[in-house]
Amino acid sequence: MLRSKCLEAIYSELNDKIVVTIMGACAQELYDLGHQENFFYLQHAMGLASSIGMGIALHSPEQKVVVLDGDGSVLMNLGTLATMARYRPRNLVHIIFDNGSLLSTGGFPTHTTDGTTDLAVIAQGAGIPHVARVGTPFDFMEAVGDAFERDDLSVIVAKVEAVGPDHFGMDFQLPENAFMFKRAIREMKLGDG
Ligand SMILES: Cc1ncc(C[n+]2csc(CCOP(=O)(O)OP(=O)(O)O)c2C)c(N)n1
Repeated sequence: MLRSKCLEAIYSELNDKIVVTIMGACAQELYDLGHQENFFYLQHAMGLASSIGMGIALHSPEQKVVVLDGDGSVLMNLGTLATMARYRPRNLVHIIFDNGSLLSTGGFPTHTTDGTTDLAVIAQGAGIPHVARVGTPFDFMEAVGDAFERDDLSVIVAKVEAVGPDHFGMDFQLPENAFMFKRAIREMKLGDG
């Protein structure tokens, strides 16, 4: 399964949601589908996409927040799963694309590469109420559909190939993205209320 295809499949569902991605390949693949002001591509702070997503989710309980993460990033901040479970933002969906690789920085192996570490089991052990591990596009779409539908915290570990884009580049830098994103959240809140 390819992450780019997974993103393509859910892209039309993201218009009305707040989306935070990790940096690098995942961010580029989402950006290439078409930037929206409700997308934030976290740079530099590897591992913290879910922490930022959780903060936004707790602050904006009426909005669905989607975090697009990677195995290497989650492994740098494993405590995030326990923190998410404890505060349990019911509007947060955390999708971990597990390609067993630090793909964006050269493809070095991670602890999940040969199956040593199982992030879905860790998420369950951390107390996440709904955890799915998927490896086919059909199962991915079903798990995402359920997670978007339910009013509870969900983690989806999607096993994908270690394949990324053949180019990198966006039309703006992090500060501009951050200001646009903040305004988009405010406008979504106003539109809601
Ligand atoms: C603290 C920190 N260490 C290292 C990096 C460099 N870095 C940026 S992306 C990345 C790999 C991310 O791996 P993963 O989350 O598995 O996503 P993938 O690139 O495989 O899509 C690394 C090591 C960083 N940005 N911050």
